[in-house]
Amino acid sequence: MYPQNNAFRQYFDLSGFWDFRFDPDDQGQAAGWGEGFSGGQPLAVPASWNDQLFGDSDRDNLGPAWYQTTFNLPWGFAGQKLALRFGSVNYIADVWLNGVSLGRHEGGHMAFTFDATPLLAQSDNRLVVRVDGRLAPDRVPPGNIPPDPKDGFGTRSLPDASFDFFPFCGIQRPVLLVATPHESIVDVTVIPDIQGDAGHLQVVVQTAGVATGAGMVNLTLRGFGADIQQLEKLAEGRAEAQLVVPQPALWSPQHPNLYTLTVELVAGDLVCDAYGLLVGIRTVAVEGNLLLLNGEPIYLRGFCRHEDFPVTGRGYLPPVIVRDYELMKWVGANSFRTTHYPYSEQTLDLADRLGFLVIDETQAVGLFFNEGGLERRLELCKQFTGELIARDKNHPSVIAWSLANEPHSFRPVARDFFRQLCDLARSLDATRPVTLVSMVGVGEEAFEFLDLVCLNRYFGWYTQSGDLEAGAQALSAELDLLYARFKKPVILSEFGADALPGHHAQPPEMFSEEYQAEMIEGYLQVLDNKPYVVGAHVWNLCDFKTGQAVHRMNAMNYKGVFTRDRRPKLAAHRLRELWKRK
Ligand code: GCB
Repeated sequence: MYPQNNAFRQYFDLSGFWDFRFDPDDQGQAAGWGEGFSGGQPLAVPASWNDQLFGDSDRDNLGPAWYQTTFNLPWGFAGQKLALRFGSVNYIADVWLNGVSLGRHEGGHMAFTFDATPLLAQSDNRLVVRVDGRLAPDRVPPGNIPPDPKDGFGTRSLPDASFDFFPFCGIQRPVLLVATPHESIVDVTVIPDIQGDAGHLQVVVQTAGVATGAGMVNLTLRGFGADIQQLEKLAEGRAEAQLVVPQPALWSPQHPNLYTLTVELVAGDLVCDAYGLLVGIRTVAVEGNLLLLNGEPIYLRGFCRHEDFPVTGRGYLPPVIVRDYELMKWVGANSFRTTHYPYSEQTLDLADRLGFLVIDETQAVGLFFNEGGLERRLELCKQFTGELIARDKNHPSVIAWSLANEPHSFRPVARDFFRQLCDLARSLDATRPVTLVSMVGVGEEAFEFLDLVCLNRYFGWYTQSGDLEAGAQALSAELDLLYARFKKPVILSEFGADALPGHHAQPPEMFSEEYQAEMIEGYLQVLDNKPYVVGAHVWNLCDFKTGQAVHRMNAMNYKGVFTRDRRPKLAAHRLRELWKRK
C-alpha cells in the first residue's frame, strides 16, 4: 500500500542530496561501508546517477556504487511501527541502517520495504545503500549475454543490454520513512464488478497486530451521491465485504469517475488505523474478438513510452509525468503500455484520474531461452509478476497484465515458462486479461493460453526498408494469419519509424518526419479494416536514450512522435488529426 499521511499514519520523504561513490574494486562490503563510508560526493535522490555525473567513465558505469544519508526521526514517529520504503532501485539494493543490514532487493522499477522499528534512533540515523546495476545473463532484464555466432554482428551496444534503452541505474524513485500504528491495515484489495444496474465492490482487508476476536473493519464509500457504510468482523486478521452501489457512476476514459473508499480498523471501541483509496467501478473482459470495458467494445489508441528524461535518466520527475499525459491527451490517445517495466505508482494514480487505459508490463524484456539459468529467470519473473499485481491491483486504469516484451519465445521451452507465469497472474487476479508482447507472431506458442494477442511490427523499417506500401501489405497479411490461428483480439502493440527532428524529405525517405508520419498513418489504415484489431500503440511517445550502437545515432531511439524534450514532430500532428476525429 502506498504510504499516506492521516491521523494514524505518516511518512517522511528522504529525497535530497545523498553522499555517493562508486566502488570500482567491489571492496565496499568487505571494508564495512555498510556502516558508513568516506570520499562520497553529492548526488540527487531520486534520479539515475548516469547523467548527473560528468566524469569520463561515469555514464556507462553501472556500479556497484554506494549511497548514504543521515536523518532524524520526525516528530510523532517515535513509538510507531517504522519502515523504510524504496519506490525503486535499479538493479540490486543492499541496505544498512545504523550499521545493521536490513536486507536485499533484486529488480528495478518496483517498490520494496524493510522494517526498521528496532533500529531507529531519535537522531543521526545513517542509511546506506549499495546499488549494483550491472548487466548479466542471469538478471531480468538480461545483458552481457555471450555472443551467439547466429546473431551476426552489428546489433550489440554499449552498455551491452539485451534491450533497446539505456540501463539507467541508482535510487530512481523516492525513499520514504513510514510510520504506521502497531495495530494496522496492511493490505486492501478492491475488485469491482457490475451486476444488472448495480456496481459491486468486493473489498478484502488484511490487518496485523490486532488481538484475536477483537477487531472490526469499518468501510465507507462516498461519491456521486453514494454514502455507504459497512462494518465487518475480523477473522484471523482478515475481513471481507461486498459493497453494493445502486446506479453507479462507472469509470471509463470519457468519465474517469472515482469513489473514495475509507477503511478504518477498529479495535475495542477505538479506531486505530485508517487508509483511504480512490476506486473505480468498471469491468474488463475479452469476448470473441472484442475487448470490452463495462460491456462495450473498446479500441486502444495510444503509445508505448519510457520513463526517460535528460539528466534525471529514469528518475521520478512529476512535471514530466504531467507533461506526458498532456501530450497523450492532445494527440487523442486513450491508453498506453508501461513499456518495458512498471512505471511509478504516481503515474498510475494519474491514469486513474485522467481516464487512461493501461497495459501494465513487468520488467521481463529481452528474455532469451538459449542459455542455462532458465530456472533462475523464471523465479525472478514470478517474483516480478507477483510484485506488480500486488502493487497495481486496485487501479481501475490497469486493464491487462503484460508478462514480457519480445521474449525469444520461438523456442519450445518458452511455452512452459509462460504457462507458469500466466497461471500465476491468473491466480493472483482473475479479473484482468493476461498477455505478452510478441515479436515472434504466428509461431508464438504462448498466445494459445493468453487472452490478448499483442504483436510488435516494423515492416517498412527494419524489413521492407524505405518501402511503405510493401510494409503495409506485409502487415495486413500477417495480422490475418495471426487471427486465423489464434482467434483472439489483436493489439498492434508497437509500430513506428525513427524520425530525426527537423529532417524532411518529399517523397518521404527513412529518418524524415514525413516518413514517420506516413508510416504511422498507413499502418492505422490497415488496422481500420481488421475487425479483430482492438488497439494500436505507436512506438514511441517520445525519443529516448539508448546505449551506443551502429543503429542508434547519438545513442538515441528517434521513434518518438515527440522529441526527448517533449516537442511535437509531424507524426504527432498527423496522429492528432486522425485520432481526434474518432
Ligand atoms: C522493439 C522493442 C523496443 C525497441 C523498438 C525499436 O520491438 O520492443 O524496445 O525500442 O523495437 O525501436 O527497435
